Amino acid sequence: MKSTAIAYANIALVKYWGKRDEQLILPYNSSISMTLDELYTTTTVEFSRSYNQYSISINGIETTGVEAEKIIKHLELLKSVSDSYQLAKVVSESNFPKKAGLASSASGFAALTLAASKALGLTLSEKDLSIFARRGSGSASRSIHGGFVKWNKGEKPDGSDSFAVQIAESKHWSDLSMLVTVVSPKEKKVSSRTGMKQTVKTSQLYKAWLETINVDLKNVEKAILEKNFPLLGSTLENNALKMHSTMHTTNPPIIYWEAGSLIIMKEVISLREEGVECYFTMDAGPQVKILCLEKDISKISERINRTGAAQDWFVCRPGERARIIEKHLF
Ligand code: 2P0
Repeated sequence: MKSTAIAYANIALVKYWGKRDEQLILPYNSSISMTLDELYTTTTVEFSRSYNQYSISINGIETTGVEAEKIIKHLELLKSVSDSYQLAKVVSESNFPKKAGLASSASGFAALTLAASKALGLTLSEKDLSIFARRGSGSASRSIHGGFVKWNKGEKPDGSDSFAVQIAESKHWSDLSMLVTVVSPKEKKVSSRTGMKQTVKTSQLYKAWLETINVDLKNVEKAILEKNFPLLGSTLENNALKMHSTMHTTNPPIIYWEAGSLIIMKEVISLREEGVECYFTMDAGPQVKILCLEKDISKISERINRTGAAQDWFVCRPGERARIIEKHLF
């Protein structure tokens, strides 16, 4: 059977960094994200008796090696709860650069999980979709949902309580905006998976990260529910800088920042000093994401444009949940 799904990328407002179980992808801490309406992945999966091998194409390129292995492992995992013995063809397209700190694995594995489960004839609950997506990539557990989302880390060793739930739907705060700048679209040298493992093992600051995370989670959840923009922004910026401090103090150091990232971060601080309310966050890559209100978008984009540090940008609002669509990619 053939099915196609679309899933939107999400950017963490409180970050996930570090696994307590590498195999099951269980995090040390819970995280909160916003799903984005302008960054998305569309994936078509077809299981058929006529295929004698898996074939995977991402953004028009036949995928092999580690990336293909991860996807096949995920398809096999979903197949293990179905009665299918068939192999599959997968075609996936994203409208933004992958492996550059723009959450392509989040939208990618959320779309793959939804499309493949439907193609296998499975009817999974939102909870199970989130759990399966998590097994592909941790942050994908959050892209199953729209709006504002919390991935509860869970406590159980089997991961059955480690899944994402929606805190508030997208229309709850529709003028909240995120300007996602592209400082460099190059694929990162250190994957999140390798990077977070090294951080847990070697950064002396990782303990402090875990000690302060619950306060950040509480503040961000409260700020979302009450639409308290200064509380949300100040907590998000501080949380991102704390995560990057654990990365910088990893041995060997992990520095995802480029010169342009710092220029944009400083511009955000200057704008704030001038009374334009905006805050930045960064992930496992050089791109800076600026959280602001819709009314300030044009002023902020104009100032960022003037720095010359961003090659491109996307203006995003809270996006919708992952869903099945009728238009197949092949
Ligand atoms: C996040 N990141 O919360 C954090 C912030 C990057 C920095 O989730 O190993 O691709 O597949 O679970 O989900 C990126 O990590 O890693 C990520 P795996 P994933 O968005």
